Amino acid sequence: MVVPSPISFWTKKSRAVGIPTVDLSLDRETMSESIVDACEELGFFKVVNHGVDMEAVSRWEKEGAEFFAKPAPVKQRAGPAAPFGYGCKNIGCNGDTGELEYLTLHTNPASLFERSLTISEEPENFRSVANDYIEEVKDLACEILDLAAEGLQIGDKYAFSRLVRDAHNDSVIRINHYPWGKKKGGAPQWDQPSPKRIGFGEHSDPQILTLLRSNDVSGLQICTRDGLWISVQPDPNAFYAIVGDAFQALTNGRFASVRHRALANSARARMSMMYFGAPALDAWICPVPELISRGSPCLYQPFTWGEFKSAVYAMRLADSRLDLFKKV
Ligand code: GA4
Repeated sequence: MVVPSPISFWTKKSRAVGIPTVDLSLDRETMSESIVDACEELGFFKVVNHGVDMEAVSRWEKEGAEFFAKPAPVKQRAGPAAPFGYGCKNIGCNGDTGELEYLTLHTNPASLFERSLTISEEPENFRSVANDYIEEVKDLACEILDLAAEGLQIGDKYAFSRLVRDAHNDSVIRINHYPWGKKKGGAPQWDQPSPKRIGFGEHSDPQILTLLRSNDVSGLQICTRDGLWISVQPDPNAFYAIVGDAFQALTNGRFASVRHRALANSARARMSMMYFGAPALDAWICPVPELISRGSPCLYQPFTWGEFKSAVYAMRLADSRLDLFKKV
């Protein structure tokens, strides 16, 4: 059963659309059913009582805040994000832009080591804070993936989490900063306010599962299956789970990746931190056998995560890359 959040939004069709909340302190059956319902209906849900060490979250948030408070030339030493490191306003390499600055990092220890040297004056501390955060969110992501497999009655309970737990997983962490007003110390000058300023444009996440957590500043919007954009109430104590394209393919379209965006029209700076759980580059993404039947034929050609990632980076932010791998 999906528990709607207290804030509901009435669509034009007069239907209440709430953000489903999954409480991870309940019994496994209730949790797995809630997760499947939420992933089918919206591809998005709020996670409470998640068990993540909030001290690890605060330490990671502090690293982010300290980094973004640095003068632009210092931050630029950690960039450009191609795709890892510091980025400002440019997103990807095909002309997408947004009103934000960000840090994107591969979770692999060797990559984190190299990046930390240009990001922090205390790279060892930075790495240890990042690693603690990664371990926490990876565990939460894997717990959600196991519950999803149970709810879908998949024989191999670890079919999804195994991909993310693989030693060669391609998971990524990212901190987005949507600043506001004039900043001290040479930080970027931001444009005048407008309710339509896009911080990060409409897109779906390519990976399996994203876990997002933000400070108490709003901005995130998700798109319902009816094409209605709804604002997500920020909650610094919760995580939001986002179904990615690879999860859509693994579930043969039963779960659909959710399109989302961030507006940058708040009176205060928004900072969000994401964990994008991804498989190894050579892992095959093909629908699990239990979700293929005569009534639900296989929708996608098998592809490796590496092949899909190449397609992702060759396309624009808002493109629907999974269409390239649809069976004809
Ligand atoms: C969206 C989700 C993650 O932030 C990200 C983004 C990546 C990037 O910023 O480098 C992409 C974007 C994201 C999807 C399409 C491509 C790649 C920018 C872009 C235009 C890190 C990811 O994995 O895909």
